[in-house]
Amino acid sequence: TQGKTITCKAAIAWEPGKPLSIEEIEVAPPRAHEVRIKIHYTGVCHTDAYTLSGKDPEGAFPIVLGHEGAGIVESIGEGVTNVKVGDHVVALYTPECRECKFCRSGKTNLCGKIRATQGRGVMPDGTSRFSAKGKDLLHFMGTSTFSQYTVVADISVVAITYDVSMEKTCLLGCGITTGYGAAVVTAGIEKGSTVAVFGAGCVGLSVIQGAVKCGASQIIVVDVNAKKEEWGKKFGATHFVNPSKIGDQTIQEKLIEMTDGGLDYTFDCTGNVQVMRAALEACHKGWGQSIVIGVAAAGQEISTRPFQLVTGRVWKGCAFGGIKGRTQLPDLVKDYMEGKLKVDEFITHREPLDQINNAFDQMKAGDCIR
Ligand code: NAD
Ligand code: AHE
Ligand code: ZN
Repeated sequence: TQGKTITCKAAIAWEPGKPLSIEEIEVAPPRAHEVRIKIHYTGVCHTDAYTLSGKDPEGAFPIVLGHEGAGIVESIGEGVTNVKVGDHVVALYTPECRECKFCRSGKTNLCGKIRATQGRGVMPDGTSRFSAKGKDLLHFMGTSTFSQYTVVADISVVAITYDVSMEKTCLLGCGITTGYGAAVVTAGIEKGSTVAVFGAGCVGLSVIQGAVKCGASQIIVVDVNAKKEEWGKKFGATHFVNPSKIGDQTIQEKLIEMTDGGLDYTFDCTGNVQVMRAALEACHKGWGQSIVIGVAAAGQEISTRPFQLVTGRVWKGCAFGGIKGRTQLPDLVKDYMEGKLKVDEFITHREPLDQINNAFDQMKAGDCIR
């Protein structure tokens, strides 16, 4: 099929705030340094719902959403050397070119090579590979996994062993890697540390998993959903606090009281800017670090008294957990195969592509992890 346009089904977001529409689309062949992938499985992440809602300042329509996908390479464009036809792959919304200032810095997993075109919803040459009803559709996060076939830049894909079901590896394309990496790479939690995780969805539960691996002594889950106590403990949390059940105390006061002065590390996995503030202020004076993972809507801002930073608390954040996809994702798959990384446990719901709107409803209802 190399060189030919493929007609297949995709979930199209024609406009913000409307359900996705399952339709036939045309997927053009990959150009130089591009890869066309047959998507076998995709996760649905809150960031997809966030962009669909219209609250993403970069959100533009019509678009094919989805950024947590795994599949098989169907064809490659000229000059592609890192994957071949038939490879099992995971799409990477945080690419890794290994050449740009960011990639060479040794300080970040962010890659600058194609970020501008990715943010505008087009391929690196400024055009789209998707069309429907004669109209071009935009790409999302350089991945667009809510389609039976997608085209991505070669730096936005990593080959994975054939030995693991793509139903599992797709989840390493965002949620699990994001939380786990935030704990292990971005925070670099030391043995014996105290940790609080705000929001126990796929991302927060993955932070817990990372904190356990690092040998944290106390892992407190903070969630407004009482059912998340059991979920948190299943992943190794030691305590649970429901912030709506603590009377007159603020959540930061409660946590400071529980930990003799505050936490070594806190993580926002909610996207709520008030929660981000509480997470920072729950940190221990002199050294506590708070890592922002949640994505907040356009116009939202974070604030705190600068005194919080003057007195040694550190506020930082990360995308994709600080993990370099092409270099580090195969190791996470290996960890999974050796029983050192939980993945199966996150899968609570399954839907075929044409029921994808149900998946969005389930995600919002609160009983769904992935
Ligand atoms: P989720 O909805 O499954 O989990 C969020 C959890 O937060 C839920 O359990 C919810 O009950 C809880 N919560 C909501 N409001 C709260 C509050 N005020 N206090 C305490 N808990 C509260 O979401 P998820 O898929 O785990 O994603 C979490 C966030 O991370 C989202 O904002 C998502 O967009 C973002 N995200 C960021 C990255 C990144 O690379 N930075 C990657 C993936 C997801
Ligand atoms: N487009 C939004 C920001 C969205 C955002 O921060 N996305 C994360 C990944 S969320 C995955 O579920 C990300 O990768 N950020 C780094 C980057 O370069 O986009 C906005 O506010 O404009
Ligand atoms: Zn995501």
